[in-house]
Amino acid sequence: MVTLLDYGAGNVRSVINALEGQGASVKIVEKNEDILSAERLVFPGVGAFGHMMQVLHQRGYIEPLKAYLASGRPYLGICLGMHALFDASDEALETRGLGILNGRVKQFDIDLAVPHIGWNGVHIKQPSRLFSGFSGGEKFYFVHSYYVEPLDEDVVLTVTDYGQCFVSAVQKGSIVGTQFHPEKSGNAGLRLLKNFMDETTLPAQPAQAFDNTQLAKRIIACLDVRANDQGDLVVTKGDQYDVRKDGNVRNLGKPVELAKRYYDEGADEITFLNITGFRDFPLEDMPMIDVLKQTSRNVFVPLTIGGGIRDYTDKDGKTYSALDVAEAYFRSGADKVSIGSDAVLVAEQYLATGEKTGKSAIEEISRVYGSQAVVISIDPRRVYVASPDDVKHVVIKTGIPGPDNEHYCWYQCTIKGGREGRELDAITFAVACEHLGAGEILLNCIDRDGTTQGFDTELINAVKKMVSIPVIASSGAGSAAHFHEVFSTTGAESALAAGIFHRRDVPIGEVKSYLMDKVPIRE
Ligand code: 1PR
Repeated sequence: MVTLLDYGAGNVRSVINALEGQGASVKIVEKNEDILSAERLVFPGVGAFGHMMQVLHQRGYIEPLKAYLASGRPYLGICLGMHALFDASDEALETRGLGILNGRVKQFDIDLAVPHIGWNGVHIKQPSRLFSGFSGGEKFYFVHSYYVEPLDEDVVLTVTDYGQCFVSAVQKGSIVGTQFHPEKSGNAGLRLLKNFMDETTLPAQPAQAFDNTQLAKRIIACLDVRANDQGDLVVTKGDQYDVRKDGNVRNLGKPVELAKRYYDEGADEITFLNITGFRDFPLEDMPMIDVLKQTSRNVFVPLTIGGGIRDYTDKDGKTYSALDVAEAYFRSGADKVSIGSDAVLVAEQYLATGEKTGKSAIEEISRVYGSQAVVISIDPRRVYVASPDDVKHVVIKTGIPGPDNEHYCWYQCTIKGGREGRELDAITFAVACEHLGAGEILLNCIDRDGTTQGFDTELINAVKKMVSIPVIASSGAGSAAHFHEVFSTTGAESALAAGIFHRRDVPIGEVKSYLMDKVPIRE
């Protein structure tokens, strides 16, 4: 029996599914006594430190948690569930942690993209049953901007390299905490959770010495989802965003089945885009919620969902905030939400006034769930100009001349699935979204979408240069070599593709084999 402390923020469904998949029966904490009587407690913190501690206080969980932690019974804190053990966090200076471990939580101040998102390794620093049977080369999924800095060296269980060496897991007696998410770390993570449940009977893994760990470049499979004309929810795929062929919506498979296939083939992450979300309100369009729930039952890598994340008033006058929509997605198994059209409107307003309202979807969702949970999906299209002075937008010099031999272009943001162009360029937009609290950019390119001509590396470089959050390169992949090209010529942290995976032109395994000795990847 595992007791799970769910304080109401983020995706606990995946943790429950992962634990149950390893044979646990999971009980969710509903009252103080559930913490006090737990045999084994898992606290999968997601979100932001200040909000988490505030909720723990409001629910009266602080003292029971401290009593449990003093009892010597097993505790696994994941991410914020580990941060909570420390005295304080730079994320919320006025808020105290539980103070079980001495030290504080600090923010990365490095020359690499922050949040640290993706698959990285760990060095095991002390004998540990949690890592029993691990070879040492495994990678785990991280997603965080803050890391713990214990004052006491003895509690350091693992360390990881990302611009600096940071503590990626702690252990003190029966209390363990991991910065990475075992429930999102594929087979390695599932094994670790199993070890947590069987710990007393396992031989301890000795401390090991390895070369520096490396953050892997992520390969992301994207599933554009919508209802076809018969009303069935299908994975579709467009050419430059046109998903119809001979008048019908292209049907490339069923979302849940395809997601499972990509997980089995080694996808590092899966993205669902509800491409008609701009007109169908997601909370009325429950099939997407079902897709997430079903997928998270047997897919243990991060899931992102986009489409329709915005404020909404239904026909009865009931209002829903973008935060409500995001919350429904997180509770159904999503780890990140991706905002498209609404983010453009938010950024336009921010750029016009220079003021943050604190109320926009980007700000609200990142405040509650953390910036790492907010991806901005950009749908730009090239607009050629004869001279950089022709427009007020950020213009780049391009090596791909336009129809009238123009050597300059800007990237026009669009909304509503490319249907409406706006007076905003992709670079200015990306920077504004970072200021507003977004944690990652999903950079599509309408001109390249579905063409198999390769990624638009000019666009990716132009955006990447201006932001310090991770960028997902998207649109145009046609071969394994295109992934190598995008990773070797741009700083993109990950690359996303759809068509080649759906049509099985180049399976994910083949992309990874090709990249194996060229760039760091998760095997
Ligand atoms: O605007 O917040 O409701 O979000 C809608 C989301 O749906 C946005 O993320 C937008 O990118 C997406 N979307 C809307 N219409 C379409 C369409 O295709 N008609 N799909 C669409 C966008 C682009 C990529 C695609 C890559 C890789 N799909 O995600 O998967 O281009 O494709 P490829 O490898 O085959 O070239 P909102």
